[in-house]
Amino acid sequence: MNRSTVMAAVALSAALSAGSVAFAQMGVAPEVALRFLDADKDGKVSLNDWLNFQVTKMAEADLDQNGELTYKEFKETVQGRARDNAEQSFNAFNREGRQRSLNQREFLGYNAYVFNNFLDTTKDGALSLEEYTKMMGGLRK
Ligand SMILES: [Ca+2]
Ligand SMILES: [Ca+2]
Ligand SMILES: [Ca+2]
Repeated sequence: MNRSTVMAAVALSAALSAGSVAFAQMGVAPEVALRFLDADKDGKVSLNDWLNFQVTKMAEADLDQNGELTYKEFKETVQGRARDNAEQSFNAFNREGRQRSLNQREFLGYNAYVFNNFLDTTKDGALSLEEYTKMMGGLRK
């Protein structure tokens, strides 16, 4: 790898650990971010690719690494407008066990809901470049 490839890789892994908002802040081109999110490399960012990314995000946010997110931990995973509704989202998706934390299935349930209802506005099952750009616009409010 040459130096610029290395730097791009470093920027991407930093962006990943900080969540998607960092893609925008670090100036990662949308095309690059989408290619990165496309875990199975089929050229589309599907719901599965998106949830793959969220699994990584959950691991980062789960500070005590108990496999569940408290409200405080969960809040760190949502950005922009979604953060205004973080508490309602947390309560709505906290269905199993009713402890004050979300397990991975609940967390992915929330993120699937966000993907299907807010991100994939064309409802074709994939996050397009346009949809991704719109999402980033929503984050920068
Ligand atoms: Ca894919
Ligand atoms: Ca935890
Ligand atoms: Ca779409």
